Amino acid sequence: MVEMDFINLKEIIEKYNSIVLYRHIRPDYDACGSQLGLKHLLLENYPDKSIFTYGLENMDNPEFLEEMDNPSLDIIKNSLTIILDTSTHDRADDQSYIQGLKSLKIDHHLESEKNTDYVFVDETASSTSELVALLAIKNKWKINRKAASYLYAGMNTDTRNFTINSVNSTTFKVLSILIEVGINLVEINRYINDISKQKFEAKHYLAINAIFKEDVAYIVLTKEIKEKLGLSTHEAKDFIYVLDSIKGIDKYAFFFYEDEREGFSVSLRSHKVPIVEIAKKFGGGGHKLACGIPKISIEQIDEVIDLLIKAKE
Ligand SMILES: [Mn+2]
Repeated sequence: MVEMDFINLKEIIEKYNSIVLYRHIRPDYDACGSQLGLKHLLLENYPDKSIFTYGLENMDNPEFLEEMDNPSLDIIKNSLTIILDTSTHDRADDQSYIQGLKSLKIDHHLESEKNTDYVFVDETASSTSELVALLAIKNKWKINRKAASYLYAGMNTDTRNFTINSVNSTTFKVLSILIEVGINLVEINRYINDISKQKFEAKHYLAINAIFKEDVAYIVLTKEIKEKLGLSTHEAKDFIYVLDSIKGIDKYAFFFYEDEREGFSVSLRSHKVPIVEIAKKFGGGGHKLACGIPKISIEQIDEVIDLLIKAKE
């Protein structure tokens, strides 16, 4: 495994005529935005290269997000593969990325696995989309409107509208360059923020069923309620944001039943105090202030909440 910087990332990319771009399971706008953003950067700056996207699980936003190319294994085997926003092999949307001629990871998650030949991980970056934008800026690549739009979407959503701790002056310098390209902020914001009427109703149902304990708020989405609201696990997961702006609530959690796992998946968030150790205790992980647990039993929910309450500076 070789660690890279922005300049030798470019050198690696230039060596290959065919490149396949991957992302993580249950993709969000940072996964899709960094992937599609990089696709359009490469198409713009290296028109002779063949650039493919790979993704089996899609976000439900066909008006904004392009379809995946999903090239054949033959093509993958003759390509450089780049996996974006994905720290571990298990989190890859598809594991075929390791079959590429060489593989490269571009990511911002903590505790990256050594699963690729080349790695570029900056744990301090607020999004992978920001890293991809910086790759373009540092190498003086031309940034077109499509690339800029996707990268903006990833940056905006992964930073909760540029409100989290990892947002810094670099984030805004990148943002300023993307805006200069002439992206339509109002249009993109509507694409990424507007929810269906059904989700609007679900959001309000979940909000009135939130539970508050000291400085912690949480929602438990049981199998029955999930079915009643007509939400898939993937959709349900996004609703953690319902709890993100409540006075006096510093930490919050969302527990949602997953049929496939026969247990509850957990999303944990904190505005300030690190909570990733709590996630790790139950076999999960992620960022310091935003992490998750793949599966716990209903009985363990109270244990997680107790630990969240106890987590102090
Ligand atoms: Mn991300």
